[in-house]
Amino acid sequence: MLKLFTIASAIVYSLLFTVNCSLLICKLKKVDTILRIAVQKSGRLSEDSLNLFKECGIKFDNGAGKLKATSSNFPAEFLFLRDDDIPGYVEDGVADIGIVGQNVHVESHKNVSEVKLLGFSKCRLSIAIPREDVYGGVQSLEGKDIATSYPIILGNFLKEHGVTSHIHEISGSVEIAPSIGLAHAVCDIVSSGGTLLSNGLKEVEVIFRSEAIMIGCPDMSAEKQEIVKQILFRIDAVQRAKNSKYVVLNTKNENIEAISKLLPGMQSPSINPLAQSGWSALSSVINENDFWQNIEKLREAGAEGILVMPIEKMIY
Ligand code: PRT
Ligand code: ZN
Repeated sequence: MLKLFTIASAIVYSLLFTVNCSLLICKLKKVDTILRIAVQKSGRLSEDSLNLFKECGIKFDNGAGKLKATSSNFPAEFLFLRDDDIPGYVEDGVADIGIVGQNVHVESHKNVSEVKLLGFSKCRLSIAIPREDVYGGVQSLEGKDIATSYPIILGNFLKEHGVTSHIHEISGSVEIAPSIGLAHAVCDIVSSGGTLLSNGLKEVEVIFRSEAIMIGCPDMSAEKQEIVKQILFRIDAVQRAKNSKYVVLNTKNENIEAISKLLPGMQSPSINPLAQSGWSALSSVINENDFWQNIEKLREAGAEGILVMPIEKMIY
């Protein structure tokens, strides 16, 4: 009887232990959900990518030589990688999101989702030929040799135009190809155009425009998607603020109506009376692009002592 009782209690205890463990594991899993973010280790995308997360209030230590860093105040871990490897890691789910140029994303042809365009590292992918050559349009590339690190994007462009060229895939120093007799033309990334110029080439066809893009793993867990949502919310607030300025100005009360029309702020401008009778201070948010245009109109309408201040975050 005693033996039976002992066996029964052992079963009950082991069941309870198993249930408790599963609950604990579930709890830990929830707490442990960490988003893995792949950014370029060092290169043209690195600084802006890291700043983007830092401006969003996500703290992490990216000291020299580090390949991984965990945020101290946000459920995220950063992986510092070569940009070309990022789409593959995101497709495989080793990283949940990553930042690359659209050129690398499209060329890599990986199954990832496009989460958000980020507006930095803008450049174009262009075809260039020796400066002394005459360009007769896309059709004149028929049968020609073109050197590039972007065979897929170039191939698509040529196909769209019904042109068959010989694409020579090379991984770097593309601009040198015509001068060493490897190709008649090149297809490479252009930013200022200085590199083409210094290699005796001229840009004849822009085939693709690129900027940094956040890509994501197509099958992310609901918890991870929630963390991505939080990041996107913060990025929106930072980007909105970057495009806007906070303006404060003084004016005679009779000018308030005219000036208010020139300050299409978040809602209507705030108006505060000044110590000097008949005068008020107006404050509002103004779009950076409209700023210089409107500033002249504001002065003409009687605005004085105009202060323009940067905004850190803007949340609607
Ligand atoms: O080491 P890793 O593989 O991570 O980096 P990477 O050397 O492959 O890339 P990196 O850091 O040079 O560029 C990263 C991304 O920045 C690119 O994929 C583009 O999306 C973007 N970007 C923006 C540029 C440029 N501008 C750019 N100017 N990428 C390359 N260039 C090069 C171009 O290849 C050419 O040699 O700069 C030269 C042309 O510049 P200009 O100003 O003379 O026209
Ligand atoms: Zn690269």
